[in-house]
This record gives sequence, structure tokens and C-alpha cells, in this order.
Amino acid sequence: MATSNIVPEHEVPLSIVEKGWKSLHLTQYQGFWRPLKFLSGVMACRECFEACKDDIILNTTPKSGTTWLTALTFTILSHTRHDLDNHPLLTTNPRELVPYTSARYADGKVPDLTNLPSPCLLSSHLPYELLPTSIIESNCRIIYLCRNPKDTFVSLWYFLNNFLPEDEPPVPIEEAFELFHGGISIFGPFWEHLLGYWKASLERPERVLFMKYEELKKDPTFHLRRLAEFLGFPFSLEEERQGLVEKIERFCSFESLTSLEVNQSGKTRRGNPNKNFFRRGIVGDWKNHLTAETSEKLDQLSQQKLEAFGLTFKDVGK
Ligand code: PAP
Repeated sequence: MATSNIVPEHEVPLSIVEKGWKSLHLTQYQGFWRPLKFLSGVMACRECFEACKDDIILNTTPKSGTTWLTALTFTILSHTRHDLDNHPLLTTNPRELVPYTSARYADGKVPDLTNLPSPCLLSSHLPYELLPTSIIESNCRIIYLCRNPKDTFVSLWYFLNNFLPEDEPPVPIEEAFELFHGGISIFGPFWEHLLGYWKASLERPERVLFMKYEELKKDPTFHLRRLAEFLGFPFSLEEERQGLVEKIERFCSFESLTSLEVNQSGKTRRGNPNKNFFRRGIVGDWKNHLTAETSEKLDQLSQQKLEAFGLTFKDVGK
């Protein structure tokens, strides 16, 4: 992984449209919506980030389980360096251990990422179409985790309400739903975000791994082995005998991470409480928030947009 030295000046296109989720104003850029304040970082990252073949890029749509995937991947890659009893995740939120690529460019300077352990692990919410070209050209490994749209939406609604001033009521869920359904959400449209990585995973399965939150929840050890193999660090027979897969699964579980002081009262480098990244961590919480009608509306849209490409969300309920 390498970085270049100069960040060019960026101009935000004048034709931008702003749509609000109240706590966050979004701008549409090249077909995808993103917070206006992050746009220059995204553009700088696209121009200046130079990936290497050995890099590993974790990608997600927001609220799809980035924190979980980050913890799992970091732990797999570093298990020979860090004992689970004395591990950085015990005192550091997973997101702080893995640089979020475009945010590191947000202040207009090229970040120094040269001291990261090898292989270099980075995360991003960028749609596949907007990844820095060096990520595609270097043929580095990409891992994509997605989640069913109904739980993703509910999680996003809760998350963004955290950023409202205390005296400001939350965005009514019906209003937020209409925005999400219309494709207006962070790094949305949600469906196009998924499709970009889904198609890439079909074309280059050895370099793009596509995972689903629900499947990871259902059979974590199976998917942990799959993840480790994809990363090029499969568990050895001895590690299997020692129960390392199950240990990593428990170590990175929602229950385990939320029991840690750092995730209860710590903050991210941007000052967001770590606890905002852990809410319920379950499949199907949408049932407590969506009506039969709104659920059906999202199901229909997902079917319309994704099924023709062979992408479905089973086991999520109707
Ligand atoms: P981000 O988009 O801001 O990066 P991200 O970590 O992708 O957030 O998603 C947060 C969701 O993952 C939360 O879902 P919820 O609102 O439905 O509860 C959070 O609880 C869930 N989550 C975080 N850690 C874990 C984990 N270890 N296992 C399962 N789910 C988790």
C-alpha cells in the first residue's frame, strides 16, 4: 500500500442537490448519495489512494455490520501477533484499528498509511463504481458485507437520530423510510451499492468476497473459515483443534464487544460515542418498526432490483 504526496484542490459540483435526513445533508455525486461534508475526502481518496496487491479492503453499506466485519478480519489477520487475552480489541474499538480510507483524506492532506501492519487492512463505504481505480487495478482483495434492507434501514434511522440536538425530535420513521426507499441514504441507493459488489464478486470471486450479515449471524464459524481462506490465512489443523475459530467468533460477538468498557464509554477519533455502533445486533428488528405495508414495499423493490441478478434475502421474514 502506498500514498501519494499531493492532494489536488477539489471543487464541489455546483449542480448538487441536497436532501436531508435532518442530522445529515446528502449530496448526489456520480449516482450515489453521500454527506456533503465528506465529499472532498471521497474525491481526494479516489485520486490519491494507491492500493497494492496485498491490501485488503473491507466495504459495506452503512449499518451492515462494518464494526463486526472489521473486528473479525483484524483478529484473523493478527492472531499470530496478538493473543486473545491481551488483544488490542479489548481496549480499542474495532473501527479505530482499521483506517476508514476516505475519512483519512477529509482534511485535505494525504494520510500516512505506511506504518500499518502488512497486509494492509482498510475499510470504506464507497460504492464499487467509485472505488479508487488503483484498488481495481492492483487486484487487491475486497470483502463486502451487506445486510437486508429492512434491518439496514432501521439501524440507519436509529444511528442518524443520535446526531440530532437534544431538543430536536427524531425524523419521523415514515419520512426516513420514503428517503431510503427512494434511494436517498448515505452511499445509497442501497440496491445499486449491493449490486456493484455482487457483480464484481461473480466476475472475480477469488478477489471479491460477498458476505451477508444474516448468514454470518446464522453460521458464524462457517463464514469465519471462509473469510480466513479468502484472506489467504486459513486456520491450520492445530488451530482448529485448539478451537480458535470458535474463540474468535465469541471474542468478536456483539455480546463480547459490548461488554467492554471502551465500547460502552469510549469515543471515536471524531468524537462519536463508540456505543452508537452497537445497538441490538440482531436479524429481524425491522419487525418492531416497519408496518406490513412498508415491509412489503421494500421487499418488492428488492425483488425488482436484485432478484434478476440472483441476489436475495431469505430468512429475514415478511
Ligand atoms: P457503520 O455503518 O456506522 O459503520 P456498522 O458497524 O456497519 O455501522 O453497523 C452497525 C450495526 O451492526 C448495528 O446494528 P443494529 O442497529 O441493528 O443493532 C450494530 O448493533 C451491529 N453490530 C455491531 N457489532 C456487531 C457484532 N459484533 N455482531 C453483530 N452485529 C453487530
